[in-house]
Order: sequence, then C-alpha cells, then structure tokens
Amino acid sequence: TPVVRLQDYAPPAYLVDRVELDFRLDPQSTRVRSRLHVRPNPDGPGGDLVLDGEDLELTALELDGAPLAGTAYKLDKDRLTITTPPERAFVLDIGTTIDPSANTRLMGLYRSNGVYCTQCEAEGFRRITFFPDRPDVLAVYTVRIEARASDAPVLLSNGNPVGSGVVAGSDRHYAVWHDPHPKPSYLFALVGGDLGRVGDTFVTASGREVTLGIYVEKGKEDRCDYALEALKRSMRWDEDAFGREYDLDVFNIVAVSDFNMGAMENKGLNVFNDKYVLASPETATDTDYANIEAIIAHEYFHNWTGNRITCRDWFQLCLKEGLTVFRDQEFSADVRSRAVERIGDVRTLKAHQFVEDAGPLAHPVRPETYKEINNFYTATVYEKGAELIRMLKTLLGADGFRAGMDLYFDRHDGTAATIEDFIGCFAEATGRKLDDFMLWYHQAGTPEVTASGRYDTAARTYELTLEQTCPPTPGQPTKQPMPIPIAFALLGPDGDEITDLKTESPAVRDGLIELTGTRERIVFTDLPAKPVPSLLRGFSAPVKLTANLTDDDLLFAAAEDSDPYNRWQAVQSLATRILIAAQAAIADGRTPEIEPRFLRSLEHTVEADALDPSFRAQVLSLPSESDIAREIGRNVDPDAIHGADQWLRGLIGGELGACLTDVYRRFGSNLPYSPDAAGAGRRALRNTALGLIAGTGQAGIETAEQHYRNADNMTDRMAGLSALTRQGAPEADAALDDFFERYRTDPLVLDKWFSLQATMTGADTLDRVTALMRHPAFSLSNPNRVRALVGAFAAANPTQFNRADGAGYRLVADFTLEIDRSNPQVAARLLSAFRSWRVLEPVRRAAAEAALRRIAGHEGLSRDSADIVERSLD
Ligand code: BAL
Ligand code: ZN
Repeated sequence: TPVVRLQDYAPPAYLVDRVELDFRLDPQSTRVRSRLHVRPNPDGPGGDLVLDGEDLELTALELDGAPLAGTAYKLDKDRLTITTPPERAFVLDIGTTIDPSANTRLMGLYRSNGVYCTQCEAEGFRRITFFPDRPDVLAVYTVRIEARASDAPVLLSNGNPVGSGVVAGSDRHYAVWHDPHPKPSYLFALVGGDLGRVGDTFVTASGREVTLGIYVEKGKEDRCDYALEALKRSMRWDEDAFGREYDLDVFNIVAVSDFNMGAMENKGLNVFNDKYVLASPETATDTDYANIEAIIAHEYFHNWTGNRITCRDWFQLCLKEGLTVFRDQEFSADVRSRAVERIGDVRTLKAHQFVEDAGPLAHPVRPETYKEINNFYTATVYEKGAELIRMLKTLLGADGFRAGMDLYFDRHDGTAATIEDFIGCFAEATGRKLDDFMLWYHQAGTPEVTASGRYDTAARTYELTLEQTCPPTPGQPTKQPMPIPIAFALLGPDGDEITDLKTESPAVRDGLIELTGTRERIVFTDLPAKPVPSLLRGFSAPVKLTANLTDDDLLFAAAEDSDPYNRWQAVQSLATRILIAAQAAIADGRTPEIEPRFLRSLEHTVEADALDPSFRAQVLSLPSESDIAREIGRNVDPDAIHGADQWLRGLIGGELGACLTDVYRRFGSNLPYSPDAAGAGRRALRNTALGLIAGTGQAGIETAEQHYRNADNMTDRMAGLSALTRQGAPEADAALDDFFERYRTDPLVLDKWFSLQATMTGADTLDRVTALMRHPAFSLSNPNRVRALVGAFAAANPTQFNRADGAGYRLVADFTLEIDRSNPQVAARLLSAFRSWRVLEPVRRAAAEAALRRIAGHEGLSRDSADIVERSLD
C-alpha cells in the first residue's frame, strides 16, 4: 500500500468553485449527475485533472457540454483523469451510477434501515461521484434530490432548502438545497427516508431565527427532547464562550442506526449514530445522556472549528478534532461539574491515549505519514489533541487564548488551514514565541516527569527538582524536551495553599511552573514547615508524573488538597500502589496487604456530605484493571491483576460495609428521574456503593437483585444487572433473561445486554460470546451491535480476551477476518485491541503475536486492517 506523506503535500492543480449535484435515489441503482465548475489553480502545479472515484459506474462525461473523447480521459480503479484540460475555467458534467444497498462499508451513500444516508469523511465522497476528494478543494454546493415520495418523503442535504415539488407524471418528488458556505467534499451529506421529525427554533445573539430539526425513525420522536435541548445549550454556549454564531437558516440532525462513527458534522446536516441522539429514562443511562450532550455539542462546535475553517490535508486532522474536543469538554464542564468532567476526561485519556502512546500504534498528534487515514481517528488525535489546546490556554492565559482564537477565526475563516496557521495566530496575538510548543504536535509518546522535593529545616527552604524524558516511539528514537505547564501549589500543614511563595526561579509564575528544559531546579525560600506539593493540578499536561510522595503525603492530599482533581488523583495513586503490590503478591502466591489508612481515607471522603456526590463516586471508583496493567507496563498478568481487584473490592465492601450501606440507603430517591448532573451524581455514588456491596456475599447479591427489579430508570437497572454479572452470581442469568425479554425490541438497549455479557469474567465467557455471535439479534451489518459484543470483549474484558490459552485472541481474529470483508473500518477498530500485546507476560504475548501474524497473512485483508496489524507487529 502506498504511504501518504505530509512532506509531499502539493496544492490542488484545479479548483472547483461550484458543484451542482442531482440525485435520483433508488435502492440498487442511484443515478448521480454532477456539474463541476472547474478552473486551474493559479497556485497549483498544473497538469492533468485527477478526480478520485471508487466503486462507481461512469455513465456520462462532458466538458463544456460536449462529450469527451475516449482519448481525452483515462479511467482507473480509483480515479478518473482528464488529460490536459483547458487552461481556463470550464464545466465538467459527470454521470455515475451507484448501488447504496450494496454499500456495506458505510462510506459514501448507503442505506440504513431503509433510510438513504451518507458518510463522506474522510474519503467517502469519491464513492458517490468523481471529484477532487481532498479537504483543500472548497466549493459551493447546490443539491437536487429526487426519490419516490412514498420511499423517501423526507429529502435533506446541506445548507438551506430552496425548492421542492413533485415530478409531474410520476410518483416521485424532489427537494433542492443550497449551501452558500464553500466546503470540502467530506462535509457533503444527503439523507432520504420516511423519518419522523422533532423541531424547534433558536434565535442567535444577533437575532436571526434558526429552524432546528431532529429526524429519527418514526415512533422514536419522543426520545429526542434531550438532544434538542442539548443542541440549544451548545448554540448558546458557543456564542457566550467563543463569540461564534450559527450561520444558516436551518440546522438539521438525522439519527441512523448503522454508522461507523459516533456522529458527523456535515454542514447544516449532522448525521448521528442514533445511540448519541435517542434517550428516554427507561432506555438510556446517565452516561448515555452525558455522551449525547457532549457529542451533540461536539458536532455543533465543528461548524466553526472544522467547517468554516477546515483542514488543508488529513495530517491536520487534530486542527479540527483536538480543538473541537477541547471545546466540547469545556462546554460539559460549564453545564455540569467542572471537577468531575475533568476527572472523567483524564480517565479516558489515560485509558485510551496513554495506552496507544505506549505501544506500536503510537503516532504524533499530527502524524507525518499514513497508509489509511481512517485509522487516524484516534485517541491521540482527538484526546491528546484536546490536551494540547488546554496547555496552550494554560500557558497563554484565558485572555491570550481568546485573542488567539479570535485572530484564527478572523484570518482563516473560509479556508483550509494547518496547525502552523493555528499556532501562528496565538504567537501573533500574544507576542509569545511558540516554536517549542510545536514539538507537542511532532513528537509521539507520553513524557515522563519526575518531581522530587526536599525540605531543609535549618534553611527553611523547599527545593523542587523536575525532570522530563520521553520514551522512544515508532520512527522517533530520541526526543527533545517540550514545554510542560505544571500547575502547582505548596500545601501547608493545615492543607491551605501557601500564598506569597518566594523563589528566584524564572520558571515559576502564579501557580504555574513551566518546565522547558530537561531539568529544572526550583528553590522556595522562607518556609516555616515542610510543605506537601500539589503538582500537575487539574492534570495541566498530558504527562506521566512520578513524584517522591510518601503514603502519608498522598493521604494528606486525599483529605486536604484544594484542587479536586489532585484530591481524586491522590486516592487513585494510593489505590494503584496497593493494587500493584497485591497483584505481585498474588502472582507469587502470597497474601496481599492493605494500608488500613487508605480504607479510612476512602470512608472519610465517601461520608463527606459537603462534597459533590458525583465527585465522591469518582473517588470510590478504583483504577480499572487496564489502568493497573498500564501502570505496570511489562510482563503483565491480567489474571493476577483481576485477583487483586477482586481482593481490594471485597475488602472495601467488607470494611466499609456500614458506610456503603448508609450511602446506598440515603441516596435513594423518591423523586422522578431526571438526567441532570445532580441526579446523575447521586445515582453514581449510590450505584458505585451497590457494586461494592454486591461483592460481600449473598445479602449483597440480593440487594443488587432487588435494585435491578425495582429500578424505574435504565441507570439503576443497569447498575443492578452489572453488579450481578460482575459477581458471576447464579442470579445473573435469570436477570439477563428478564432484561432481554423487557427490551428485545429496542436495539440500543439490547446492545447493553450484549456488552454486559461480553465483559463477564468467568471462564465460560468465551463460550457465551461465541453463542451470542449466533444469536438471532446479533448482526454483522450493524456496527453498534458488533462493537457491543466483540468490541467490548476485546477492549473491556482483560482476563478473557487475554486468556493464556489464546482462545480469546483466536475468537477476535476469526471474527475480524469475517467482518473485514464487509466493513474494513469496523474490523480495523476491533484489531486495535491487540495494541498492547508486547507488555503481556511471555505466554500470552506469544499467543497474541500468533493471532496477529495469522491476520497479517490473510489473503485479501483490507488496507485498513493490514495497516493496523503491520504496525502492531513492527
Ligand atoms: N469528524 C468525524 C466525527 C467527529 O469527530 O465529529
Ligand atoms: Zn469531531
């Protein structure tokens, strides 16, 4: 497979100013006519006009109204080349025919549950018509869609509706849409189907009225309220926080059930995986609601960061994704709890991005090569990309950051930009050189920062030494030091932040240390007592911090740190120490030991009614087994880690029994369910307690069973059920059967049923998953269902996927080869579960490698999957 390189970027030879598309929808044979208004790019290299195209049947080709002679063009498997076109503006008419029903890759135009829909990012438009399918060709689109009125009464595209009617003498009708904003082809969208609609209006800050619509499968209109409210909150927030107003007369969202991604930000017509739109208290958990709010916001925010200003090429993907994730995280922090949002975001970052960064799939936030761009929609581009924006804001301050954003919007609106363009705006707006900051975009790997502090009683000084290193990653054996903003405070004996810190170090300013070199030594003077440092507050940089803190220091921070993130982190650090020691003990056949003060500290926090319940739930949620595996980093034995987890949970459940029962009792609510953050927080605390109570014996199981049965909302129902399945209790099977019967007609809820079973830890889970693959409700064509079963098994069941006999790997390998034939993008995603194979103990490592080699040698493997396995094995 050819490698695409950033250094080879060249501007397009031809520009397309306007596109007129005419679709005649038909399930098997959709006719597309495209009229391109083309002109040579004055800044381009000249030469042939090369149009991308894939799985298309070319039916007509005319230049300025005259059919092109066979010698004037060349048709290849993946492109149409017009040789030596005129050196002036011209019009190209192209006819193609496509088969939406046969499109199982779900890229381009396809059918989902009888609905025509599109997915064009990154390179799907070329599966609709021949086009320069690259993000730096921006055109104004006018789209006419025609279909049988009975099949597709709703016809949507980007922009504003400008016409509609019936086709005389036929059973067909049409709609015309015009999008005045020039856009790249990846933002094109079309939808046609018999859909229900929920509508509303939004008045922008400048008084323009926007018509909002959410389109869903008929009968599900009553599950759209939350998404619609979230959309309006997002629109207001972008005006308040970034001064960005919406810019069309309509904003539409369509929910479809078969979708490779979470959602897509097509201009004026977002297409969503219905999982991130549909919600009712009976079918969606609090987490589902929070995800819906965040993703609705994310796609909406792309209107400015992604659509109005797009990416010059796909290497710049983080330009829109990292920035937009940052924006959705800030939105969620503002409308929910900032501290809890941050803890959740960091948990996600570490669970996915840190793991990616530590393995063979590590790549820079802005990669420099790719073989398949679909494989770069990663935690690194998205989540680490967002952390870079956060650091930029920390370094520049809120005002400097806003000034840079304003300049970026002013200067680059309507263009396809680069990371250099973006960072350049911040440098110019603030006068700060940011050349060294660019290293964050170039260098892969998670920097490791060590901090050691030493108090000198006689001199009354506290010396803090910080050092950074960054491990080698594929293609990058050595790294340069990067600018790392370390938010900090020194805590006095009473827990208060010491104010008026005195130091001569130029690296320190106002609660922030800027570590720029490899090593920094900072001396704080005039301190009457030994302080406890609170470092990397709010997780101010995406680094691995190792500080020489004692258990006493961590216990102190767990009780006293005024930064809630670090208070939470202190408990996690203690738990991590305990669990790592415990798994080593278990692996050696020894009995693990507990630091009793850890339990008391946990109890103290859980009982502290002054603290937000959702924060307390986070404190009570121990590091996951994968977190512990990541921290150990080599020779990992998932069974020993699972044993340690069981042991500690059991201990907490027993030792804190009274406290947990008290929480469980007090946080029950007689109020009707509401998905707001406060209600969700109370449920989170109560259900976390329930999970621990369930591990303490038969009485605990009965509590979980009752909890399941009496639940009046999906959050509680799932909490009860997962408490039972986690214990592998005999009662779990009856509850699973009951759950299936209750929700058998509700696909999104059935996904939960599949996932829960895929993540059970018993030795019979493999057989269970194998059987579920043959269940009538299982489907290869629905990505959500595949991810719910196989994705959950591979990514969220560390002991059973990593079975020592290799059977877990074989199951996932076999399945992946099967789905690779129909949907390579989904297959490649599943394969990324193998990315940590090298850190496993030797027996599992060998078994995982064998599975990967078998996949690599498979004939006809897709480019998507080949790219992942080849890099994994490299
Ligand atoms: N652009 C792909 C989906 C998303 O990140 O919004
Ligand atoms: Zn995005």
